Amino acid sequence: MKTLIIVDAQNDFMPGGSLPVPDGDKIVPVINRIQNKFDLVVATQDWHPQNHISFASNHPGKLTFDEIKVEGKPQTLWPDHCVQNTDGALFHPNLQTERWEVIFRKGTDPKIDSYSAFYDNDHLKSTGLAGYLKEKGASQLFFCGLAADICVYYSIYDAFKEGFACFFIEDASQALNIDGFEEIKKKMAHLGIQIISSEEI
Ligand code: VGL
Ligand code: ZN
Repeated sequence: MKTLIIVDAQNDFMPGGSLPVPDGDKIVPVINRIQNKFDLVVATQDWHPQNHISFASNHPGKLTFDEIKVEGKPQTLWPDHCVQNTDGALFHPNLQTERWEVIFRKGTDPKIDSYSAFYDNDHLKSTGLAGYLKEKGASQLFFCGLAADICVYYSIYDAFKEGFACFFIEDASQALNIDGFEEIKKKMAHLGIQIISSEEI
């Protein structure tokens, strides 16, 4: 069963948002075009409280994109983004949502960040997505959305570890750091994650 997982296609990750991914909005028409090719469509939504640990604004004296340690673990400090009930947390207005069966929210715990759609960054708390997909009979997972090098990558990695066959739809995703993404693509290919274009679905 073919399942599409649309990761964090939210206003704050689009050009003009607080944590913009270059050309992030280019993926919207691509995602709209492919949704009908899937048996199941699921979306994720970064959904932070204002006091979230990942916001530089909650660490006086620190700057956005600083790397700090929180309880001994590395944490990148981001601009405030995807704050619950703000416009920045909403999905891109042109995104078609009719086929979405469920939206999994993540990053809701003020004390832990969660890049993956499956687990928080410490792998302590599951979102329930893996169980949901298994119960639905999903076997092949196709990933798209933002940012390719962060939440999409961490999600694919966890899905792969959970035993799903994983595909990354390259033209339906954009990276925050384009230079570093080449290395990440190599890692994905090495694991056995298939990198495809939307035409190949
Ligand atoms: C993301 C940084 C912080 C993402 C979420 O969706 O890729 N990146 N929160
Ligand atoms: Zn976030």
